[in-house]
Amino acid sequence: LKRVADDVRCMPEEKVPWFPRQIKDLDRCNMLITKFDPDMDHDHPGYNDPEYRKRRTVISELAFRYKQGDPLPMVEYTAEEISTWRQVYQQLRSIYPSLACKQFLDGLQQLEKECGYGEDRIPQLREVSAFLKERTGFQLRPVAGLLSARDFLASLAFRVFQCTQYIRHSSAPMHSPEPDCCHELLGHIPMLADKEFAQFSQEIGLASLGASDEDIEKLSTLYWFTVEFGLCKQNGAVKAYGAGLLSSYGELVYALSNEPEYKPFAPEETAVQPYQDQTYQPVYFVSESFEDAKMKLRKYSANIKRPFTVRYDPFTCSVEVLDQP
Ligand code: TIH
Ligand code: FE2
Repeated sequence: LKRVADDVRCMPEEKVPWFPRQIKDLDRCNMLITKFDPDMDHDHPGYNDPEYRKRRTVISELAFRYKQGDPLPMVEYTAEEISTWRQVYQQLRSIYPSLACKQFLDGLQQLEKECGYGEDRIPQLREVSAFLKERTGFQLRPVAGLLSARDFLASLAFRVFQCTQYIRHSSAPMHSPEPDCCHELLGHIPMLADKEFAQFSQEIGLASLGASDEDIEKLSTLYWFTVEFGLCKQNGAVKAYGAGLLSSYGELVYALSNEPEYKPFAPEETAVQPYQDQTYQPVYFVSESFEDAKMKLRKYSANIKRPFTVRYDPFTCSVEVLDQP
């Protein structure tokens, strides 16, 4: 018995890039981008530190071996790693109340109360994943480094968030060009505990499934200027909700100073804005609210040309593919 949805009959098969249909298929969504890898990038703060690079290899192995459904690997962090975490935590914590959006502050407060967040230890992905699963249905999966946009976005469709588990180099706690556990745990996790934001994230993921390379590029740029570097208005003030800001003391302060340029969030324009991935952004997009960002994104996604529609079935954790009526 084969459902129509499984072979998407009405379209030339070869035109649609492969995409995951079941949560288990995320085991195949593991294409890494090595441009900020400490073994490859001469400018990486850990490039000349063989101990750091060895440590990164050990932690990467945990992610390479991981299969969907396995218990998340635990890492015993060293005193030096915890000290980097402490520094990042303390400095960011002190500026969050005035610069972070309300949803972030609420999420962080819950994590501090119920999930062992604090400056003295680095939370384990396993406990954080269990926490999120209860709040918004999001779960975590370990990843060895920066993923390709297509694979990263596809996992969001299943409410799976791919998380790095290593920490940034101790010489550069205030900004990292690549994701690390400070970025995931402090930047992303508090936001993913918010229902509306979780929905927003999954919708970007669903829009990406089977999309053309060109549309993936636009969606990942939208993701970049919202989920990673987004600002929003709250009670007449501009606040940060992007994870790349909320995990970088340097950029958080910069983004909310009067130096950078602000533009109103408008998907058609935002999707083609060139972005900066080595250092701070020259421009940030400001949403009226999450609700507004979500509605605008929904409208944008509806215009992406795909010869089928997708629907997520939470009972089976799978994506149904339906012929376009
Ligand atoms: N720049 C962020 C930080 O220092 O925490 C990390 C990243 C955000 C987006 C890509 S990498
Ligand atoms: Fe990120």
